[in-house]
Amino acid sequence: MKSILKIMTLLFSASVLLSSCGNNNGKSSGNNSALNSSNAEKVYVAPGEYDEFYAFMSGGYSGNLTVYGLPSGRMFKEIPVFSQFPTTGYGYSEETKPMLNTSFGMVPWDDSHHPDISQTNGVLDGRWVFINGNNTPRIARISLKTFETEEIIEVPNSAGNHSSSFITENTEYVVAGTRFSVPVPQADLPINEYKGKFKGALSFISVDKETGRMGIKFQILMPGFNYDLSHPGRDKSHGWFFFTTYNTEEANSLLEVNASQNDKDFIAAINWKKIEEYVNNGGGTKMPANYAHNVYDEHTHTATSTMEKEVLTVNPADIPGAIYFLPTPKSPHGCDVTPSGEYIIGNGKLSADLTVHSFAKMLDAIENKKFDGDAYGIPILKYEDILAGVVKSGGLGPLHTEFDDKGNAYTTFFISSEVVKWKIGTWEVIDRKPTYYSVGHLMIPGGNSRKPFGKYVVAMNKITKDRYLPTGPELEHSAQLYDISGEKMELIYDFPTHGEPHYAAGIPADLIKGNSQKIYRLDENKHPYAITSPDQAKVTRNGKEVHISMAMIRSHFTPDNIEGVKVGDKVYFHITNHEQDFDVPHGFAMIGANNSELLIMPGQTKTLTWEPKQVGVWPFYCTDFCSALHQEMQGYVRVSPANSDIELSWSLDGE
Ligand SMILES: [Cu+2]
Repeated sequence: MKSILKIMTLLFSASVLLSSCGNNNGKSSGNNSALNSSNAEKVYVAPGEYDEFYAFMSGGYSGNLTVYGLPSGRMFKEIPVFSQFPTTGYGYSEETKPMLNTSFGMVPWDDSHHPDISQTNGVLDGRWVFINGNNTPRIARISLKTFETEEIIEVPNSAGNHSSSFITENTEYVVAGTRFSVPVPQADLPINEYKGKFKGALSFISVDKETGRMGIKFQILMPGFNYDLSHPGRDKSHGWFFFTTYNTEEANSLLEVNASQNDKDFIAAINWKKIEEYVNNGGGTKMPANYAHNVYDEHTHTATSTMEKEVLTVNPADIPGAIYFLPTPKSPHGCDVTPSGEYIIGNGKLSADLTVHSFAKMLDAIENKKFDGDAYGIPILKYEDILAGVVKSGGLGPLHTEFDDKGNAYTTFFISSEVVKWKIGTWEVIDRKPTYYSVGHLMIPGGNSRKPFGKYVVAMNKITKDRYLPTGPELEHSAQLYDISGEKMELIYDFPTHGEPHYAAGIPADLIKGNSQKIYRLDENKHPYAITSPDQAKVTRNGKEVHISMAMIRSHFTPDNIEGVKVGDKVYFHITNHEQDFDVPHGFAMIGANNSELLIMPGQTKTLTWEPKQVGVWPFYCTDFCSALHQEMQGYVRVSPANSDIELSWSLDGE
């Protein structure tokens, strides 16, 4: 135990040392920190021109997803997913509050980790991007037409939804693997009875081919290890999914020591096609559950939240031949599959080398029943029988691997802060370049598909100090862009990123930009409180509820002066933006509303709730500069005492 602690301390000091040799005086020197003029040209996107790629970066502790252009590194948008977002009112407006509903009630934040873009035949199709909420297990689907979150499904029996949200090559499934094993079903158990009693749920969430609608098809209740990362098989290994595990010791305290005892942990290889067949033939056990399924309807501009009450679980012991364990050097983190589907790379994060397993050898070992015991009835294959090769890299702390279009792989090393390029098949290291500092994930556009696009690698760094002008103790994280079109990698750009990007997904802009929606058609607006012309504006009272159907267009609200509202009322502003012109949202803010303001897109309806607490005449106004007369876009609500008998009245245009 002591020696492991010593190693951990050494590794930590090594990382600190490596982290402090940077550019402290603000001047650049040396090959890797200098931006020479030809590098500047490589990332320069002239005014009015477009970037070549979209990059979708997880927001980590921001709970959201950010959209960048490559190679410019310009941030285009933050898409709210699991967190309330004041900029648009997501999670504050009545229509979007249901998106954040869970079995625990509203959880207005999460920790978003790994985005993945939908695929058809193993090639990115640009329809949706999926991302996981790690804290309160959820998977979200975001439309790449509207760049809005369309659906969030909570994942029961899970905790720390980390080995997610990766998709199979026809987007048949998005997986949600639990990092923490827990009692299933949850129970009041002594924690030291962990071993054997806790389970790790790996959930396979089906995705409807046309609509994208998600549903949990089945959950595999695996032994109580930690399931860290995962990737789907593809091409020849399509039909399989691979998950790294740690804590195969099933320890329940001081895991940094106690989960490092075994020389090898496992990659779990799961034949999901076989399990799907089993389930389609009536296999599995339905178990009571309680989880939220939230869907946003783009025609009513409104989300609904439904509580699902059942989940189909599968016990691995009931499907012999569906799951195997591949021994991998201890505590592997990333689990990455080459574009051909033949190799599965496990990165033992305390190791210096990378372990590459062969899918063909794995099948062969299974066929010949060359097992080395089992864990909870799941056969363990022999390390030597499945090993394709080892990348002797000499780096420290390998984490993640992505692939280019020329048969090369790129692996990040967290402790020695570098990206290492190596050749698939010969396992030789071709190049290595430092990152500044402590790199986690990396991304090559299409790198998690049969068809990577190559050209760039983006390194996502955990520590940013010395790279930009300081902004107090908190610095945004840092991404670094490398040109990988030549034999050697070239660092060509640094840019800050928002939150803590874990994984990212990149796609050629041409696959998305033509489908991008510009407005919501007013004549398709099915929101129950939408009005399609200002003369339909009205105010109605139902007991203490006051509903205002309001229109907004440059540069006024209809109605604009409302009287007859009383202290103690609950006022709903249902506001429809009547613009039918790209990029003309209007905003709405009401003084004293205990909620956010709203930003309403052309043709959309959103609702803000306001509970007036004080008598007086209170203004509201448009928050988004929309025309030369934007400042005039305003109105008043007169609030009378609770016992007042003033009737509702309001002014329409010109009255
Ligand atoms: Cu306006």
